[in-house]
Amino acid sequence: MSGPPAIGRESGMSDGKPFLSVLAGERIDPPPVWLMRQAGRYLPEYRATRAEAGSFLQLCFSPERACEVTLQPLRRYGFDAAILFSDILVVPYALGQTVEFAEGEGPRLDPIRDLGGLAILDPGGLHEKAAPVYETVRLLRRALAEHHPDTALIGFAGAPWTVACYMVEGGGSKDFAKVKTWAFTDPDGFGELIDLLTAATVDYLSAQVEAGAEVVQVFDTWAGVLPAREVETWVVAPTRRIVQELAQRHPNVPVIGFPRAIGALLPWYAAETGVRGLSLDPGVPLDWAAREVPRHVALQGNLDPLLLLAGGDALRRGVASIRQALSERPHIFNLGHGIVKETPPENVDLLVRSLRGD
Ligand code: 1CP
Repeated sequence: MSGPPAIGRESGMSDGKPFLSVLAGERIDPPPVWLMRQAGRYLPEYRATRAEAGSFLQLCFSPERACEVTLQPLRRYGFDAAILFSDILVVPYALGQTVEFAEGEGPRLDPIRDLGGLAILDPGGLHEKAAPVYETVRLLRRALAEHHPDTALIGFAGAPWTVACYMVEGGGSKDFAKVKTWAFTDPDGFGELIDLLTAATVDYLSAQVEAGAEVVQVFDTWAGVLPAREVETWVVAPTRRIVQELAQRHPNVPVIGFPRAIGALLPWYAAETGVRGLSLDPGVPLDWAAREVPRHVALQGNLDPLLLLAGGDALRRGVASIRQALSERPHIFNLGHGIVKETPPENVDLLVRSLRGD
């Protein structure tokens, strides 16, 4: 399967941004790198800006501060991509659901439990409420052009299934009993929520692209809690529609999918949805993914966040084995899930240095 040798970082980048080149199908050595949750509580400067903002949602809706926390990890580590600082639960909030982040407790929403509950949602209000997020994207694109010209800007949204999990459960969940029961017993009613979220997600991502996002990632963190035969209906079909409708409006903007923990369904998800990049969780065997995922799809991942927390030789070995396993594929180095907040910032430095060989 070996193709031409990978291109060095100094040459061959179509538009100067290694991250975009890999999504366009190039192999670059060493691979471009960014980390899920690269802005966040493991950084003291994030905690300071977060404290100034007051609540977490106020931080998400304050363009200058959200721009600042997006840039903080770039200044330390020189990542190849910046991800807009926001949250997947901004969409239910902008649709009119009550969303709060209790300090140290995670999100709390006024749950929607049935078709009647959809009446509180107002898709017409989305852009007005999400306007500060689009403004953050505009500020970021300008700041990157000035200070980090080789760094690409990623916009994002939660996938409809994962966002619906929070909207129906009213927060995080151990077993997702309420959302699964609704989906299994009343697929038509639940399908209306998924359709509404799918359309809103296309509008929301399109607006991010119009404001300057160069790539978008769709986070389906809870895809793996569904039985395999339900994955087509609630994960693949909505994501396919997002990819297709976004492509109609913005043909050249790649979509990265992150259908966490769907295991053996990954190659099929990649083929069926049309994503250009596939973000792999730590449970995915990389030799298998390198063989089985369609070749036009760039692979992103998949270091266990706990190896980043551990640091030292365990981290170095983890980085080396991922590079080795994906050396024949266009690869974006990343974690398999978000950074944990106890991670020492110097371990992130070690990761980037061991990847780049300095
Ligand atoms: O107190 C704080 O500072 C809040 C912690 C925090 C942060 C830093 C939350 C609350 N969200 C975020 C930012 C965030 N969330 C980003 C920013 C960009 C970056 O990566 O640097 C992104 C992309 C997300 C996406 C997100 N939010 C996901 C999908 C990815 C994933 O991690 O699985 C999910 C599931 C959420 C929901 C959410 N938001 C916050 C928390 C604590 C949670 C998880 C709740 C739970 O189910 O336990």
